[in-house]
Amino acid sequence: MDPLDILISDAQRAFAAAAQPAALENEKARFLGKGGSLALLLKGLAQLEPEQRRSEGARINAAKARVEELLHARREQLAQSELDLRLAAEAVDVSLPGRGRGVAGIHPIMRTWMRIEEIFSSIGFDVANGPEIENDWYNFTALNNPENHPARSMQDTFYVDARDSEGKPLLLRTHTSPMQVRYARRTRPPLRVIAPGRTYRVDSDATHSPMFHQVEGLWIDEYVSFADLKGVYTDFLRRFFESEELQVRFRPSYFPFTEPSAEIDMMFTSGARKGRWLEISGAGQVHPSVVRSFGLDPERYIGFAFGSGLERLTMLRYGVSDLRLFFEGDLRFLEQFNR
Ligand code: 2NL
Repeated sequence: MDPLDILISDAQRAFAAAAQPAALENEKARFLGKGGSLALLLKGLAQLEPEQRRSEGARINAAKARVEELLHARREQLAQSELDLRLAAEAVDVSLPGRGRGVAGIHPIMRTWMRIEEIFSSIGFDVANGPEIENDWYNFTALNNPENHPARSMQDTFYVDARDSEGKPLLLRTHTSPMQVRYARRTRPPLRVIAPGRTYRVDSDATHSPMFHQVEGLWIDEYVSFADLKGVYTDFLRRFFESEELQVRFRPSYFPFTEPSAEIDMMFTSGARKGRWLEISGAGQVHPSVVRSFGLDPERYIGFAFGSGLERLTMLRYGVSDLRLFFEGDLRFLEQFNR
């Protein structure tokens, strides 16, 4: 066999065996490089007679052209298979179902909040809104808290490192009462308002969260009695728990902003939870000094107020045993309220 044909088929085999572009370039050097086999053959022409040199030179150059052709073909092939691999790796399966977008749900505390607004709106109460950062006058002084009451201390209340435009200390409201004070000072009686919202106290354990929710209610007019309070609150509880089989009682208590003050207890009179009194709210007749902070004459105006925790109401309604579940954001818990 002609040595040039052998060289060509050697090159073809070597190029085919090179699986990577770098390996192929090494093989190229062996055949087409400066010290490669074709270069050596061309150098050898010098020894030949001119006649022979011409014809032999033409044959070597034809072989060289063939080897180059084989090299280019193999380069193309390698580039193509590299591209094929990449396309396969980066392929997007457009037929796969999408990951979907989770459907948002309503937090159980917010469900309670919304239900309470609905119930009280239906009997003519307004819903008040106001700031979560308050000054100490609206949060404490207007509500008849003495200057050195422990509730005002750094141990019990989150203070903000700033004062308001009048130089009063700022704090995270410890109840939603300040919203009712704001409402009362800009509304003419009769006042019927609830104030649901987030409140803050320095307190954190199994039954207390530093942020919690409260709804307060206020009814002020020329004649409003404890009987009205009991009627309104009992009606609220029966609608909230969707049960007429529910009793309410008042126990004497103390709050600085009401006099007299009461704890409100409720008891289911049927069903699995019947027969046990449950503390559900604080309440009382609005203290005359608080009526005065409303800008009203306590000799003329009187009324009641109550304050209930939304966490407590929600736990009782849904049978939730641990307050912390509301604040952990665990979907296994939250999803149960959105099915
Ligand atoms: C509690 C006690 C209570 C009030 C809140 C109130 C608001 C105004 C005036 C007078 Cl503007 N009182 N709110 C009254 C009695 C009790 O809450 O421990 N709640 C969980």
